[in-house]
Amino acid sequence: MSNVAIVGATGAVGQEFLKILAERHFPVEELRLLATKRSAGKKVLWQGQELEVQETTHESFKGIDIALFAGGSASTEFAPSAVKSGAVVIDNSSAFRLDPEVPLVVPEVNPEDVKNHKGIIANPNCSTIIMAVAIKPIFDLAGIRRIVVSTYQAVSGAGREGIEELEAEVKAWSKGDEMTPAVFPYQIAFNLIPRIDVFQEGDYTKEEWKMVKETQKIFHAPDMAITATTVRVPIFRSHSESINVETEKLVSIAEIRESLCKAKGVIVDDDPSSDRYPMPWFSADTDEVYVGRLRKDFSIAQGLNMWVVGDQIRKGAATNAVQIAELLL
Ligand code: 11C
Repeated sequence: MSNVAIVGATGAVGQEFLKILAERHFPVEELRLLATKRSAGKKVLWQGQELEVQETTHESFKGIDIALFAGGSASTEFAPSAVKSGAVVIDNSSAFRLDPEVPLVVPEVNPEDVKNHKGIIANPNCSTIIMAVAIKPIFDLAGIRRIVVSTYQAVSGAGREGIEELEAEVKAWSKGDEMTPAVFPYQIAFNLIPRIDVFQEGDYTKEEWKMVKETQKIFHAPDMAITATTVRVPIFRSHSESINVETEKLVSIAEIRESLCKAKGVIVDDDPSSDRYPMPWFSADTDEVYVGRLRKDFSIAQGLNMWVVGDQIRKGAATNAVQIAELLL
């Protein structure tokens, strides 16, 4: 049995941690809920117990074995104190992901990296995790030379506030009221915003660079060529990705389909004859990564296209982190 702390327990990912620890029967002795001062004192019901949220401090981690950090600035501020107290930190922020001393883990791809940790294990970005699970069987079967990915990311990627902003805008629109975007740079209701996070080198966004650099690190494949365009869409939950892959070896679509069908964590939902393909509405609140629209890319010798959908709060964040914790047990 482990003593587990959740840092950021009242946010969208923090709340999902609570749900997933219970669902997966994670052997919890004590569950300590930590958050900012603003949320301290809130009561949360978990497995029949009423737990009180406490303010995170440098002393919060005494006796804790595993600290699940939901993301944000708390990670840089408190993860080192948690490690000093003897906890293993599983961190969902981007703070440590590219640190060579910190393993970046998707259990379906590189579970063995967990054992190299020095106190912190990083959980990748949600759109990175979803892509990594879907390309892993192709990587193993045929190698990957290049990926071109475009994402369609749900508002909950920006947390609870993202959901609230879309809801408020839809209500405002239905009443003919003005919309006042605060979380997103423009109105997201009935719109698409081709910019997630800040602009960085080469006019790519930070989200786009995460997909490139994190994927290369997870696969130990620094030469895998990846280019990404990340887009926010007015969907509450589940990210979708159009992924074009150029393989190293020539393999048929039938072989790729077979490898995807056998892969852990993947559901192939692909039948044009009966109008079957993955959609975010149906994948929300599940842990699998769904693959459909699998087809040859006729414009190159060794290419394929696929449409990939996954719940980014579950597999893209909380479930992946709890799976990492399970690897530690
Ligand atoms: C989004 N992918 O959808 C982002 C949120 O690095 O874990 C996740 C940010 C991260 O807005």
